[in-house]
Amino acid sequence: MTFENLIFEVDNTIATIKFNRPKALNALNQALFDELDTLINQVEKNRDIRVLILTGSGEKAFVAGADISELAKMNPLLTKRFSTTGQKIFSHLESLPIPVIAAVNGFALGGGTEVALACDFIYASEKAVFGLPEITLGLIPGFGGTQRLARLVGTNLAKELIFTGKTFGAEEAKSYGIVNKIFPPESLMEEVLKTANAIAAKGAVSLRAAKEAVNYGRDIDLEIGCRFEANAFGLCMASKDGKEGTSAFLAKRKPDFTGTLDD
Ligand code: CO8
Repeated sequence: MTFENLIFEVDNTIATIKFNRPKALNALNQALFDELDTLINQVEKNRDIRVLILTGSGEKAFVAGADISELAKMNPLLTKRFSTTGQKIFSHLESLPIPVIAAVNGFALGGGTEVALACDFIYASEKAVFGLPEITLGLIPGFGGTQRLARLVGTNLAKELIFTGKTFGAEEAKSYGIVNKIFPPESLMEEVLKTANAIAAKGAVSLRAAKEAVNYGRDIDLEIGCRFEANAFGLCMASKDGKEGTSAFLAKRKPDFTGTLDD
């Protein structure tokens, strides 16, 4: 399948999806969602891919939100369907078994901030601009933003950001815990790839278990979360990489993880 709104690249074990509607600052429309849905399913089935990166094509935008010209033509029922479609795709992205990194290279407004929040963590360019400005359009975030932002930064700060619709830069986003690291625009992808490769070199079973344990534990009580963690730990010990990692430590050598899910 060829994609008109996304660029998909795989380099060894790292896959990159680039939002690619430069004339609309990579805004999210239905056609882009159809392609994103297909691609996320492909990535999930491809067991050679260890890390997924999301970024925007061009220098200006990551994603400037939902496509407002398409939104403006929708009746309330179609809008609800569009909102649900985006929510489902972003939830699928969030629950992918492999780590997903957002490389926010420019404007990440509305749906742009929402898709970045569905990733495991965000590295941003110094030029990145975040925000949920939907209130300024007489709307509210509709791709999970009210939920994920509040869980990440706390309800009061999330309310302030959503009620004012203010946009903010990478430093402010970092101070809220939205962004992990900030880089000059020209080195953002290099730095993201460095981290992606470091992660990809770890054991595949333990990476999957770690992500699932953190995600699963986020919305349940501590005791059940810890029980889940203990089971996931047991699974890692039973894996080839778990055995390799511990024996390598004892033999004072570097582990040679196969990353296989087969044994
Ligand atoms: N949708 C459609 N087109 C867009 C969008 C967008 N979100 N953002 C920018 N564009 C287009 C512009 O219309 C313009 O097109 P043209 O050249 O044909 O006039 C082109 O991209 C370049 O944009 P600007 O000329 O505006 O560039 P500037 O550098 O002057 O400004 C900004 C850049 C600040 C990013 C500005 O474009 C802007 O404010 N964009 C809108 C940002 C926004 O409000 N985003 C939130 C959208 S709503 C949303 O995301 C809701 C999500 C939940 C939906 C739930 C389902 C219903």
